[in-house]
Amino acid sequence: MQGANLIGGQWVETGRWNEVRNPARTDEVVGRFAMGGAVEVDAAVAAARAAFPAWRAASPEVRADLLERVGLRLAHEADRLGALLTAEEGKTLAEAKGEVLRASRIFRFFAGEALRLSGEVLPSVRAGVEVQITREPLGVIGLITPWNFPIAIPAWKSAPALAFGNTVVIKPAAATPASAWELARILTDCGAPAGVFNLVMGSGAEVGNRLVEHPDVPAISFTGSVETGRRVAVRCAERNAKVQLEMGGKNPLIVLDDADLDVAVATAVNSAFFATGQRCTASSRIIVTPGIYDAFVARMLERVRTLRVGDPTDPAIEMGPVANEGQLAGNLRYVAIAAEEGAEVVGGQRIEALPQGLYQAPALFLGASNSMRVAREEIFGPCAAVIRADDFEQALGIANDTPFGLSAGICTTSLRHAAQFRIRAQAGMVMVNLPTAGVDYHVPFGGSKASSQGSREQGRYAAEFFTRVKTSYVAA
Ligand code: UN1
Repeated sequence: MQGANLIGGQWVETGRWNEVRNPARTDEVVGRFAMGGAVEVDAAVAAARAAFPAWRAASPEVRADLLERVGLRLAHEADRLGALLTAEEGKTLAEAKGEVLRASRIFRFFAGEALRLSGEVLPSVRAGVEVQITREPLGVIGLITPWNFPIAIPAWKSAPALAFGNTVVIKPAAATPASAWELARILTDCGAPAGVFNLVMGSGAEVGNRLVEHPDVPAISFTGSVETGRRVAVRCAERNAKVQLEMGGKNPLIVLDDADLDVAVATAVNSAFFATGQRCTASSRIIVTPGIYDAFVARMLERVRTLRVGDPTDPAIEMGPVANEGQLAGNLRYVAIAAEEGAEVVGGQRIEALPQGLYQAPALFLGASNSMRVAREEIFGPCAAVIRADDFEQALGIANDTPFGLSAGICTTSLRHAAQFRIRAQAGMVMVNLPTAGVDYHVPFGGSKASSQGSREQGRYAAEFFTRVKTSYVAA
């Protein structure tokens, strides 16, 4: 497969190619994708700017129809797109197809939202004056998306942007451009007017930086690392651009004495290891109280030993490879750090029996303390620290003692503890007897502290970022 950039409705090659390899078989090339730079970003922004007035003025039904067609097409092609996603990112086929179907649902949800964008009418404090509050699109939105959800995150940023009348320039992660390229193709096939959706692939240093600095891009929505996100925010602040950041997590999962053990083990395994732990919502700190600690750890060790890691196209496999070399090297460094810091490390080694791919055994860091680096820094791999706590209060204190605040979970059968946790957990999303990862597409997504900045993504709350409010006073 070979993919060019999409600029103003034209497929544009650049003469530079990025070769994407399959993390399950690193000798297999998934495809070659055009490497863009500042020139392509400028052309894409100009095209998006030119397309904006007509797209904004179009009936919301026109926008809804396009999004609906894209959503249906994604579902129709889910098998093929799922296989491609597995090939470029490494998650299992079931996870990958689920992600494509999620992208499909997101487009269909925002097709409806295009028709539902509402305002308010109030009487003025002055007699004979009416006040209207309306929402307007911003213009050209720059979207920067990560490698771990190669189609869902491009969908959940671009669908609301387009639904509310904006035009888009998207830069997908250089490691996984294939799914975003397919999304661009589908949008084109489904009749997106030229320039409404533009794709510029390439590096963060060239494409990302230019997009973030471009004077004609009034808003940037970014998902990725904390370090890059902060730089994006600073640049946007300098030129007064709106910014929305979704970054890291160090999400806690509390397991209380009164938890259902089966639920707790299934929840922890899903949260920590599915999608190879490569979700900003993954649980990487499992905080366990004394009455259940031994039984829980024994069951977790059994699951970690028997978790089926391997070829993600094999339906029996539960965990695929790590997505790329850099990530695997980082994970292995953290496994070594956990041992140096005094945790008991179980698993976490590179799987020598599967040398063709970037396979790593799931890792538990037993007897970890919350001050260890592996309990404070986001690893973004199949690694979880298991931390002992005396009781609910101490567990809650540890859960909240982190620079991050994305998602927080608890396994308990106590209504009081569940309610207390929901109220006191310092996180944007709280899960009770459910994994911290794996969220719905029709409700807000986002966190607090170092995890997020700006207004929420997803659901009808997405209108907050992708529109701006206008207040009009009319003398009657
Ligand atoms: C999920 O847990 O279902 O990059 C989604 C991420 C998040 C998305 C998580 N923005 O991992």
